[in-house]
Amino acid sequence: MTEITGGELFARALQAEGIELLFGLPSPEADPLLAQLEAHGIRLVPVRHEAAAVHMAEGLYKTSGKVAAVLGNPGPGSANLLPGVVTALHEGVPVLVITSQHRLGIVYPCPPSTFQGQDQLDLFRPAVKWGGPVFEWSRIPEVLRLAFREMWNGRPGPVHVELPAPILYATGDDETAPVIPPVAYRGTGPQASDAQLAEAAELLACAQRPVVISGTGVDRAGANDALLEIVELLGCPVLTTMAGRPTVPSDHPNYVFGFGLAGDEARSEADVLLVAGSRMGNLDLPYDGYWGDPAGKRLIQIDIDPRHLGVTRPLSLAILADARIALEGIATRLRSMDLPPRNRDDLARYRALDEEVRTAQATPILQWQGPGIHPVHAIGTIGAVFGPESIYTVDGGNTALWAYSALPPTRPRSYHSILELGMLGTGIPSAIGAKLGAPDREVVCITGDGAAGFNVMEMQSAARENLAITTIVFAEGSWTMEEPNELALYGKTFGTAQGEVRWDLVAQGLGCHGQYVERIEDLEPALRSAQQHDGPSLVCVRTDRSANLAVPEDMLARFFAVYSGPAPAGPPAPAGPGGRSPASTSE
Ligand SMILES: Cc1ncc(C[n+]2csc(CCOP(=O)(O)OP(=O)(O)O)c2C)c(N)n1
Ligand SMILES: [Mg+2]
Repeated sequence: MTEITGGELFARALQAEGIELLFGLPSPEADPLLAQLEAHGIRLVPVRHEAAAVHMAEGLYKTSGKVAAVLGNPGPGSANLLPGVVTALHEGVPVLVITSQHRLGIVYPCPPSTFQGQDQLDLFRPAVKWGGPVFEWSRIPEVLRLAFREMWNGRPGPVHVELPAPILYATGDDETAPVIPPVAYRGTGPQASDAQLAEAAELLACAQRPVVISGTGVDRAGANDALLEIVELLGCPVLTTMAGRPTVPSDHPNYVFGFGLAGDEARSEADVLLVAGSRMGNLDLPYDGYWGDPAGKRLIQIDIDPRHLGVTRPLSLAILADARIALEGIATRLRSMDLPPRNRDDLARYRALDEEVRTAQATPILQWQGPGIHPVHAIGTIGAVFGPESIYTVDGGNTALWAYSALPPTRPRSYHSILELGMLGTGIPSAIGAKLGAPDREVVCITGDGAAGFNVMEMQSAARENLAITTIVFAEGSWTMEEPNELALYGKTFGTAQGEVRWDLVAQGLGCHGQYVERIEDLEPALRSAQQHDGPSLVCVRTDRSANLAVPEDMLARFFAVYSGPAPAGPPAPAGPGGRSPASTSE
C-alpha cells in the first residue's frame, strides 16, 4: 500500500492513456497534478491564452495522432478554453479538457456570493462529446476511462473532466484505485463485414466511371496508402473534400481538383462514387449542381461515425468502419480481381479541363505587377523555400483561400486548415502543436493579419519552448474576406480596415526573429534566414490589399454557395458575390 495524492493518481491515469503534453496555465487548485507531471513523463506547456492551448492540442493531433490534455483554472481560465474546445468538436479533434474547480460546497449549486463560481459542467456541455466530474478520490481512474471511451466513440472529439481541488489534494491507498491500460477497457473502431467489403469492391470493379473522394478521416485513420492503392487499381480519378486537401498529394497522376469544373464533371459523370472519411458537409457543396443527379449513381460511404452516413447524399452502401481497415479490405479484394487497365480518356479529359481552368485563373495573377506583393506570388516563394515536405498550418480568410490553391502538394497530416469551424486564430498555436508532434520537420504557419491577431502572443510560448516554427503574416491591413459582400451590396467597406501593424516588431518583442518584407524579391532571403534561425521566426509580408481581395470569381462563388445552399430552381438569386444571394453569408 502506498498513500498517494489525487494529483499523482490523476497523473498515473494520464500516463496510462499515453498523454505526453498538457497545455494550460498553473493554478493552486491543480498544483498536486502539475507537481507530478514530470515524474509521469508529461510536459507542461504554459500558454498565453487557454483557447490557444486547445489549438496546440489540435496541431499536435492532426500532425501525429497524439492526444493531449488541456487545463483551465476555476472560472476564467476554464471559460477561456471554450473557443478552442468548440473548434476541436467541429474539427473532430480528441482532447482531454480538464477544468479545475473550487471546493464543491461553494459551486454546486452556485450562490451569488461565490468568487469565480461557475457551473462548468453546464457551461461545457454543448461544446464536448462527454463531460463529467470527479467527486471521489478513488474514482479518478474510472472517470478518466469514461472520458476516454467517449472520446473515441464514433468521430473523435473533446471530452471534459471537472476536477475539484480537494480531490487532487486528498490522499488514498493506491491499491484501492488501480490504473489499467486502454487495451484493458477499450475496443478498436467498428469494422466492415466481409459482405460489405465484397459488395464495395464489386461495385467499383464493375463501374464504368468510378470516382474516389477522400476526406479528412483518411488522414486521421492513416488510410492514405490504401485509398491510393484503390485509385491506382481502378485507374480512376481521385478528388479530395475541401478539408481533405492533405489526404492526397495534388501531383498524383489521378488527382483532379474537386472545386472547379473538372471536379464537378468527374462527380456528375461518375456511376459509382466511393467517399471515405467525409461527412459530405456543406463545405463540399453536396448539391446536385456540383455532384450530379443521384439517380443512376451508386454512392458508397465509409465513416467511423454512424451519424455521418447518408446525411447529405443518398447512399447505396453505408459502411460503418475505421477507414484504414475498410479501404485495405477493398484494396485486397480489388487486387485479387486482376482488373484490366482502364481506358484513361475520362481522367485525361478531367485533368485537361482542370489545367485549362487553372491556367485561365492563374494567368492574370502571374502577370500581376506591384506596387505591393500579390499573396499568390508570396505563397509561390514560400512553397519554393519550404517545399512539399514541410507541415503547413493555414489561417485567415482570403489568405487561406490563396494558400489552399497555391501551396505545393503536401504529405499526409501536413496541411492544417480551419475549414471545419472556420475559427480564425488557430494557425499559430496549431503550428506550435505540430512542431511538438514532429520536432524534426519544418513547420510553417501562413496567416492573414486578422487571424494572426488572435493568438500572436503564442509566438512567445514558441520562443520560451525554443520551437523553430516560421509564421508568415500576410499584412495587407484588412479583414479582406468580409469586403466582397459589403462592396457588392453597399458599394463601400465598413469595419474591415485594421490599420497597419508591424507584426515583425511584435514578434521581436516576444523574443522571436522578426523580419519585414515589402518587395517580393526580398521574401526568399527573409524566408531562408527564418528557416535557418534556431527558434521561432515571424515574417511580416506587406501584401497588396486589392490583390488580396481579387479572389477568382469561381472560387468565391463556390465559397458563397456553401452558405446560400443549392441554387434554387426558378428566378435567379439577387446579385451578389458570385451571383448568389449574399444575405445569408456570414462565416
Ligand atoms: C474567430 C472568428 N471571427 C470572425 C470570423 C469571420 N471571418 C472569416 S474570414 C474573416 C477575415 C479574415 O481576415 P484575415 O485573417 O486578415 O484574412 P484576409 O481575408 O484578410 O486574407 C473574418 C472576420 C471567423 N471566421 N472567426
Ligand atoms: Mg487580412
